[in-house]
Amino acid sequence: MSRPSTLGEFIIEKQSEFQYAEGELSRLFNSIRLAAKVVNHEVNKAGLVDILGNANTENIQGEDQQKLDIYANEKFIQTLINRNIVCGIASEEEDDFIAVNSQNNAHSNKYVVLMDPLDGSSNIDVNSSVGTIFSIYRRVTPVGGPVTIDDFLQKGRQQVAAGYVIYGTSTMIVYTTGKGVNGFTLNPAIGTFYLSHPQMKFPEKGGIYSVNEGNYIHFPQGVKDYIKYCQKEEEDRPYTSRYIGSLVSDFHRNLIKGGIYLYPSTSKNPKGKLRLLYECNPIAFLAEQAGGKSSDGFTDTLDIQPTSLHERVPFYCGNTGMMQTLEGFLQRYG
Ligand code: AHM
Ligand code: MG
Repeated sequence: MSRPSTLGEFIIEKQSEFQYAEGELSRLFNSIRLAAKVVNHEVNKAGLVDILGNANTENIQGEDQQKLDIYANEKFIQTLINRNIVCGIASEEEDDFIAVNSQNNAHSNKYVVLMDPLDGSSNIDVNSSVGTIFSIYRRVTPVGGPVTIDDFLQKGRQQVAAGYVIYGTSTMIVYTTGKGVNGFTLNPAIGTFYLSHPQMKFPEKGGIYSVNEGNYIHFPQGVKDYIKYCQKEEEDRPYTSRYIGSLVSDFHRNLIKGGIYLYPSTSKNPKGKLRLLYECNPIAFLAEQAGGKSSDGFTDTLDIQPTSLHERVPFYCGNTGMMQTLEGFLQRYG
């Protein structure tokens, strides 16, 4: 058996397939790979050192930040800035986007990165999986000039690449550049990611639904009806219910086993909870590349025009067949 390729080798091998093969995107992936390893090390130590708990600050959405959120945010931003490969960065943990300093000629860089440095961080306290989500675009403003909000408010369809790091029983990087989805597993002993999941695809049929059912009473009628449909004794149903409360982990499981993830609008939060730009869009791109589908119930997530950096949207994502059934239920009520 030949030796599996490493993420580093894979990045170099694929560079020529890419339209703008100047190595910039490859360097960007290498930085994400490096930051992921550093964050992974810290996440793994979380139970050992006194790093758990609240850092006593709130982010722009008024949510408590955990210390590891801040750590991951700093590590990813530092790595991207130090290596001078992007012109701008937006993060769940930063109120505004960061225009990377032009001192070191960074404005000649073409890419912006949007990320959620540590998603599902409430899981850290209970030793469950968390993830980093990232999304990469080519800037729309001219290279050489300052980066602006327009570089970040692009439709998900314009993404050049997207992916996540899952810090689970194993740590993996799963990403796409629009030519399928590939997953790499970290061998922690030597700090190398190996291609373990080439060309990932949702199975033909899914049998898992993932939703915070505690909010059932507040869901739109179409979602309530769909949940009842999932629970009905008929054909291949009832489906199995699985919900970790960590988007990356729930999506990763559903991608491998076949399933649907739902974070609906609720009567309290009509736009749902998840952020379009750095949570939904990257996952939507991966889903589509893996033969799945995602939407807000009506419009494909990747076709939604963003209007602000931290905006939220209802988010449904998974096996195409399951998504079509769900959308049928939602659209009955308009
Ligand atoms: P976070 O960005 O504050 O971590 O929130 C996002 C997370 C998702 O990973 C997860 O799917 C969802 O919030 C869970 O929310 P809830 O606890 O309301 O079910
Ligand atoms: Mg998040």
